[in-house]
This record gives sequence, C-alpha cells and structure tokens, in this order.
Amino acid sequence: MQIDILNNFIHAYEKTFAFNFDASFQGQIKTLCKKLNEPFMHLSQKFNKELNELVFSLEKNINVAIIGQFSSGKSTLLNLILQKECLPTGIVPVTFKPTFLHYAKEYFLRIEFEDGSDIITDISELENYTDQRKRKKEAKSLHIFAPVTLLKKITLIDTPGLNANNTDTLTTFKELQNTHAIVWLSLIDNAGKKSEEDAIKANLPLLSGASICVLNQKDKLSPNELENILQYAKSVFSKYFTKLIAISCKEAKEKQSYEKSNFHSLLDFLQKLDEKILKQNFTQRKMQHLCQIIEDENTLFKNIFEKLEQEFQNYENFLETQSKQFLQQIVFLNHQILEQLKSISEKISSEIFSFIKEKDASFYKEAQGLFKKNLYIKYQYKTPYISSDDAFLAMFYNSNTLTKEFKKIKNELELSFKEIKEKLEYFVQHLQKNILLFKAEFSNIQKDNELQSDVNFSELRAFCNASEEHFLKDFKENLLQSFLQLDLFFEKLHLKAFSNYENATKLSLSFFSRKINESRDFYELDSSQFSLFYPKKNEIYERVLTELNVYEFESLLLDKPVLSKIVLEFLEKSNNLIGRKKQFILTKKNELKKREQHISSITQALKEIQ
Ligand SMILES: Nc1nc2c(ncn2[C@@H]2O[C@H](COP(=O)(O)OP(=O)(O)OP(=O)(O)O)[C@@H](O)[C@H]2O)c(=O)[nH]1
Ligand SMILES: [Mg+2]
Repeated sequence: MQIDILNNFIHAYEKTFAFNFDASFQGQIKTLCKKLNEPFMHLSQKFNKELNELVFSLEKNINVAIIGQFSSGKSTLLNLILQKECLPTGIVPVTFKPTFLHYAKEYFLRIEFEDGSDIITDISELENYTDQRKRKKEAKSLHIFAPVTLLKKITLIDTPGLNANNTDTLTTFKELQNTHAIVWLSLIDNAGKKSEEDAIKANLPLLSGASICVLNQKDKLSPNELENILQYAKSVFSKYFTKLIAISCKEAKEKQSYEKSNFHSLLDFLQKLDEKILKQNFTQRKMQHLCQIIEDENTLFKNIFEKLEQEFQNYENFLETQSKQFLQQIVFLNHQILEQLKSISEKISSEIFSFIKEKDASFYKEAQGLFKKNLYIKYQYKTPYISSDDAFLAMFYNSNTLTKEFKKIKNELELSFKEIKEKLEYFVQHLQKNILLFKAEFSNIQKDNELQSDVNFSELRAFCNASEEHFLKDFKENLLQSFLQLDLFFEKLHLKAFSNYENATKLSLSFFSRKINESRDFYELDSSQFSLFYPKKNEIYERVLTELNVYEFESLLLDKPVLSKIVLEFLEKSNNLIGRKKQFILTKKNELKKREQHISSITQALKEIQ
C-alpha cells in the first residue's frame, strides 16, 4: 500500500519535473528550465514566466531594436523599411513608446492597453498613442503590421530617443530586454564624440547580441568630411559594434539618390542576421543572466548566514577571554567568603573567651579517718565560670558592635553574589545585543530584483524574525538556571552561616558552660584525679567554627567549590549552545549549498549546450 503511494508520488514527480525533451537546442533549454524549476528552488512566478517566455521566444522572430539619441532619424529609417510613412517623425522628440514592427499581408495597427484589452485599427491612429500631447488612452505596447518581407524573420522595434544627458538608458524598458540585435543610430555630427560613447556605454547590456552602428544624415557632409568622420568613428566605436556604416535616410527616400544613401548596406546587415545563432546566443545569455539572479540571491543569503555564524564565533571567543579572569575572581571570592566566616568566628570566640571568669567556690566532703565519720570538711577553690546569658546579652544586645560588623559582612556577601549574577547576565546581554542587531538588519529584508524567490525571502524574513526564539531563548534559560543555583547556595550560606552567628554563639556558650560544670563535678569528686576545665582560646575558636558550619563551607568553597561549578557549568552550557546554534546555521547553509550546486550544474550545462 505504502509502496503504491510512493510509486504514485515518484510517477507524478517525474511527470512534472523530470520530463525529458529531445536533444535539439530547444529541447535542451526546456530540460534546463525544468531543472531550474525543481521544487526546492522556490522560483518566483515572475521568474517562471521569464523562463516560459524564453522558451516561447525560440519559436518567434528575433527582435532588432533601433536605438539612438532623439531626432537621429530612427522613425524615418523604419518608415523607409515599412515603405510607408507609418511612424511619426519630427525635429522635436516624437517617439515615447517602443513600437513593434511585424509582418502581415496588410498594413494595420494593433494597440495593447494596460488593462489587457487591445484594438486593431488603421496605421494613421498611431500618432494618437505615441505623441504625449495627443494620447487618448495609455497604451501598453504598439504593434505595426506591414507587408514587408524582412519582417517575416525579424521584428523591428522603434524606441524612444535617448536624452541628451547621455547616461539615459533604455535597458530599463522591459520590452527591450528580449532584443537579439540592435541598430545604434547615431547622428553623423556626434560620431566618435565622448557624449555619444557615454550613451553607448550606458546601454551596453543591449549590445550583447549582433549590433551595427549606423551614422545617419551623411547627406550633411562632403565626401571628404565623411571619409574623415568614418575613420575617426571606427577608431572609437568599433569595439562596441560588429559593423559601422554611414547612411542617409533623406537620400534613401529619393529614387535617384537611393544608391548613394548606402541604405542597402543596412538592409543587407539585417537580412544576413543569423537568426538561429542569435537566438541561441541570446537564450544562453539570458539563461545565464537568470541563473546569475539566483546565484546573487544565494550569495546574499550565504553572507547573512555567515554573518550570524561569525556572531557566534565572536561570542565563543568573547566568552573564552572573559571566562578565565572571571573564574579567577570566583576563586578569590571563595577564599574571601571563607576568610569572612573565619573572622566572624574569631571575633565571637574572642568575646566568649573574654567572658570566662574565675570565682570562689567550695564543696563539702566527708573527712577521711576512722574517727571522722560524719564529719564534713569544706574545701574552697577557684573555679572558671561563664555566664552564658550575660555574655550573650553583652555581645549582641548591650552593644551592637558585633551585629553591625556582621551585617556589613553579610551585605558584602550579598553584593558579591549580585556581581556574579550581573556578570553572567552581561555575558548573555552581549549575545542579545548582537542577535537583536542581526534581527533588526535582516528581519525586513526585501528582494532587490523582482525575479528573486518570494518563498526564499519570506522564509529568510521569518527566520530572522524568530532570531530570539532560535538564538537567544536557550541562553536565557541557561542564565536562569545559574541564577537559581546561585540563589540556592546563597540561601544556604546565609541561613547556615552568615545569619546564624547568634545561634552559634549561644550553642558555643552553653557548650563551654556545660563542660566547665562537668569538670567541676568531677573535680569535686576527686580533685587529685580531675582538674578544672579552663577553655583555651583555640578550643573556643574551633567550637565556633563548628557551630557556624565553617568546616562544611570550607569544603563547599575550596575542595568542591560550588560557585566555580555553577559558573563553569554556565560557560560549558553556553559553549554547547553555541555549537548547536552553529550546527543549525550550517543546516541552513547546506540548503543553500544544494541550490548553489544545482545552479552551477545548470550554468555548466548551459555552456556545453549546442
Ligand atoms: N538631413 C537629414 N535629416 C534627416 C535624416 N533622417 C531623418 N532626418 C530628419 O531628422 C528629424 C528626426 O527624425 P525622426 O525619424 O523623427 O528621429 P527619431 O530618432 O525617430 O526621433 P525621436 O523619436 O524623437 O527619438 C526629422 O525631421 C527627419 O526628417 C537624414 O538622413 N538627413
Ligand atoms: Mg522616433
């Protein structure tokens, strides 16, 4: 059952995307177009339309555009070919819309409008649509049909004159993008001039096919002047054109001067254009150009992903340089905390020691000897003693020196923990800043060429918009976990040590008080065997250390330092996350690579096509 579904899918896929065409040029181009349109390429509708038009253009005439500065005589020249004054001419700029000249058995005009409608009408209507002043309704394109044999194999295009500013370009005209050859019509007065050369340069993309430079209005010059100008123009313009000639449309109009006009050279050039080669070259060029658009898009995307990848590389380096010093600070802090605990213990034990006093004491004991039965003797001695309550009151209630001092230490500890947290937060903020900058830069990225893929761009925008989700969230969670662990350890230190000093004092006092009393009991029983217990300063200090849990914390601060572990874990996790994010970016880059390889296999095949 599942095999059936799979087979159906493969069948449907092959039918749509792996269809094989014949080995002709057209067939090979169709195969490459299909290949370009693989689903993972996400081609835009406009791009697909271009591909379809390109395939379709292989079956149509080649397009030859007449281009030049205004009033150079383009429309006059075409009227000569049309053998009728179809196109309006004049000394002021006249032609404003590209006009297409096609073959038909009769003269007529077809006007296509922006709204998709069209009309077929008489040629005389043309000026109403080309002349800006007379324009009736905005025409999309104008098509003249004429019974001229030349038009059977080529479609000629009359174009608006270039402005005198010389950087004016017709390359933006969509209608002229599918031009297989051009006739550059130059006023003979401008031949070889820098201004004319600048105009040629501005329109170079249109000159990629066959091109002829035609110097018009040669009737204005003497044969000598013409010879000089031709020589000069050839030296400057030859590199741009296949051929350069001089003609006179004015002379061509008259039967007796037709031969002199050299118009036949132009016709000869047009008639000899090799449609097959021109179409093939044009198609290959155009396909290369289309592939270049995808390649450019890929490069743009690749740069974006690489930028992101670089951010993480920088972050990794940043953490590495920061972490060494930070970990040293933590080790220092561990020692500092322990020192503070010891200093509290030291102070408490000194105070306790100062409260161990001596007093007179006595006890009665039965006298030794046969006749001394029932006779009790009073023994007097000096005993150590400690009044726990008095000492405690004196230390913490009658004077607030210790309390004040311990509070200060507690505040310092709180501040140190706050600083650790701030440092960890600073680490995450560093990444956050860069990720947000990345998001701001690319989350609204738009196509810079209408043919680029809508799907790819919208996916990229969605990807950049989700930057926080993809690239920050985990780091923030890691930070929160470290905060939690820090809080926990702080609480423990706080409860068991830093806020526990009163309790530890009480316990130590009662401990020594009890010990002294016990020693007195034994002493009174047998003073020769037992001695009185005088607590030493050192003993008291040790006791306070125990009651304040300092030994436990010594292990948690030095042997297996909790703080260092928390920070190390934070850094390790951050590094793991960086690795995972880089991997994620790599999957995106690999998708691009797939497209890149696909395109390069197509461009390679294009070069080898025959
Ligand atoms: N002396 C002379 N005048 C010419 C020749 N060819 C064209 N003209 C004149 O030059 C002027 C401009 O001719 P057009 O054919 O309108 O020029 P165009 O290049 O189509 O001009 P735009 O459409 O405005 O760009 C007209 O007055 C023509 O009669 C020529 O060979 N010799
Ligand atoms: Mg014109």
